[in-house]
Amino acid sequence: MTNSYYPFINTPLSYDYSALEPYIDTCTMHLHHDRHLQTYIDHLNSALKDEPELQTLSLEQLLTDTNRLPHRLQTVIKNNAGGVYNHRFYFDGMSGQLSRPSGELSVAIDRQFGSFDRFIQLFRAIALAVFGSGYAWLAVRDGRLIITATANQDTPIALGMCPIICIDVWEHAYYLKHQNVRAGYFDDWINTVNWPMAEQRFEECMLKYK
Ligand code: MN3
Repeated sequence: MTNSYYPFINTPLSYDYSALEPYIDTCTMHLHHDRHLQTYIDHLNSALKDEPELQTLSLEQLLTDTNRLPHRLQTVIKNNAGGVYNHRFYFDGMSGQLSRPSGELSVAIDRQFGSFDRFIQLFRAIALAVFGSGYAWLAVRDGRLIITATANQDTPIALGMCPIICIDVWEHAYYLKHQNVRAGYFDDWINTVNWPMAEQRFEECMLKYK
């Protein structure tokens, strides 16, 4: 189900709340999707409620065509459209099926980072180093894979990058199961990455450079 325009709805997960057990617990998935993401959706809808011109913009346009937004709404839209975009991207990028990178993405990871294991090490270090709340990303910038981090609900698309995978490192993503131990969360989360989805996203990102 896609829902790119106002009114935004909380599209269901493409898997069961318990599908990511034992890595991501069912209770966290309920709270994270049904409460945290819902709050961003509600706040975004409320910011757009009386703005018919903005209601014609897609979620991605709200984040990237920011000069079309009135100044008074720029922050609230950046934070809440960002919260919707980032959470949907995070949830869609996980799966209960264990997988590994393959195809062109696997080749690009080896070329850029040396090996898959080295990539995981680097990605882990960036995710653990995020100060406060934010996300770590594998993304394409200028036709190359990069690992980067964003603060709060900033999005890579607003920074000119094309995202492949992300880990939400806000504490609400892991506190119930891992308390304050972000490293334990990362080591669980890496088992949930939907690599076939990542590969599809990578191919779409690279089309922009062909
Ligand atoms: Mn979150």
